[in-house]
Amino acid sequence: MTAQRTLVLLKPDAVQRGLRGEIIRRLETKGYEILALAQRTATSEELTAHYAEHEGKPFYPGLVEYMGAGPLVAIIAEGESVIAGFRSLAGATNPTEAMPGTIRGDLAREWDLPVIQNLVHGSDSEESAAREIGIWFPELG
Ligand code: DAT
Ligand code: MG
Repeated sequence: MTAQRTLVLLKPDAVQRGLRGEIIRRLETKGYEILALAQRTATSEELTAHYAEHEGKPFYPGLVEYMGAGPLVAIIAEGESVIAGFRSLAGATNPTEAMPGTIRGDLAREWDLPVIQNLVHGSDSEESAAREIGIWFPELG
């Protein structure tokens, strides 16, 4: 095994609720290293590229609107098996189903909205990680 890199996003609901520190604490105390970190409001080009796999799904317009509604924090994290490891820390996509102990299970809940707001994104494969790092950190991709 070799060290991997993953692209993490602290979504606008995480920033708005003041949960950056709590989420980054979990990432760092797990032992992953933060290689890059930037807060900004995403452009529609970044979001269209990032969520290309979901285009056409019923929740897609709400997803792009939510992700562009305020600043987010993009992070490159590095460590052994960090891609699967961060997704374990994040928990299941739906916060109601996410296990207690996970970021989404402990800190997120469902709201009556067309899109699930679940605080964080983590790349789901090495290919996705390379692609997503190129979107959010083109100077490092
Ligand atoms: P994940 O973020 O766990 O990788 P995903 O890539 O399938 O999940 O979906 C991207 C985001 O879109 C997800 O974090 C929340 C939202 N979403 C996914 N499925 C949804 C659904 N059925 N209804 C509403 N929002 C959804
Ligand atoms: Mg995904």
